[in-house]
Amino acid sequence: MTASTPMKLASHAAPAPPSFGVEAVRADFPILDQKIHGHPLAFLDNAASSQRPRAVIDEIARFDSNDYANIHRGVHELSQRATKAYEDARDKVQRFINARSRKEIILVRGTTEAINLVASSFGRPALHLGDEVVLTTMEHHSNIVPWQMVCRERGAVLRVVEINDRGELDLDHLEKLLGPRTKLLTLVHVSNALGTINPAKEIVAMAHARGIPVLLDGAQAVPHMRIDVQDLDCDFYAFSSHKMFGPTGVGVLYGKEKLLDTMPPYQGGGDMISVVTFEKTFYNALPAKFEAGTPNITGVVGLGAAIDYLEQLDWDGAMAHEYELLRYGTERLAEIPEVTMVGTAAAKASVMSFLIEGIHPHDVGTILDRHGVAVRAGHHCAQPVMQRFAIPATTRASLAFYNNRDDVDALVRAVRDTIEVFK
Ligand code: 7TS
Repeated sequence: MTASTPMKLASHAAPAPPSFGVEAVRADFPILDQKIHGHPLAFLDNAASSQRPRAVIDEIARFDSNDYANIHRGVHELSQRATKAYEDARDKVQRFINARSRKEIILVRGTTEAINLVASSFGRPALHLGDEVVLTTMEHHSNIVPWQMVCRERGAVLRVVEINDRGELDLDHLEKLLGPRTKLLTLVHVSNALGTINPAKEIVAMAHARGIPVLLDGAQAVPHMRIDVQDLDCDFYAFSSHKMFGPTGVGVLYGKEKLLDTMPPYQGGGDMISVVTFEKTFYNALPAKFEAGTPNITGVVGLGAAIDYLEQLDWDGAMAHEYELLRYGTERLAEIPEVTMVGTAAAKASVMSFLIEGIHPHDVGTILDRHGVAVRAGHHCAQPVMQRFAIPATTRASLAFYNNRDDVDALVRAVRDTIEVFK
């Protein structure tokens, strides 16, 4: 599957090829092998943070035990080793998303910081009184609030693309909103609350036909499909390490070099300069211009290890397996009359968001936990989605490739038990 061919949630989908050995893959993730409240753990909260394979855990320990030092400034051996490991990780990210140049890979704290960087360094200079930023109803708060802040400051306005009852974007509405005042279109690639896969490549083309740049929030896409930023042709792409089997506190902003070159730095400090005097400072070249201060060195090395892990995996097999599990889980849940799915788009990844008639999602989450089933209950930092469906919250189970049928069966059993408890 590529960025341009998202998987479709249809019942005739091919079953997982026997070549993908989920049990062997599960053995790579030590945390999965435990009991919670006397039940085998069914970890279905991957959209919040996925778990890390032993290869990542071990590489972090090895790096910290052998090579750790501050980067880019020391002449001594450890600093050179650490700098190499850090910059090697940047190269791995570049290859992983097929960016044209390593200068286009800005290492940040996460998706949130990546989007704030674009809002600050691209949005603030570009936006003037009456200008518009177009985004969608299904954005995570981190792709709403930074735009609200910069729009308020610059006298610009947000325009919001509607979604239909299945949780799919209204592309006609999107097209109507793209006008001469639009300075940026920013949207989620895969929705964290609904699981919808947006047709990102087509949308980027639609915006580019009008000369409008596009930021994609890829936080929930990167763990579930191959991302090729050149194929997508997006101008910016943001994602987080901790949702793609790496450590927290690290993320990536991809930006086209020609745009990043024209943007002012996001923060001032060490590493982002070439010469500083009290009269004038000369900024460093890309990517250092956007990486002020000592970064999360070990975290970046861990992200590199996560990419190494993903690259040795049978990715197509893993994605077919995960997709098949999503289809299976969706069908099993749909058999329960009290359950309503929220988000039934034709193209979906990972997420099963649902309501149980008469039971608050927080109570559902608590009872599921007593069965060893880890899910998330709440608005998932996407309150406009909840407003659109006129609901306060959902219970959300979200899959990764290491989940198996036992996990989904445990979820379905626990949902049925929850309904019994409340009868
Ligand atoms: N964008 C999307 C689509 C997300 O799902 C999230 C986090 C973010 C941005 C922010 O990422 P961060 O790494 O900077 O925090 N989503 C979730 C979630 O669904 N449950 O917990 C965090």
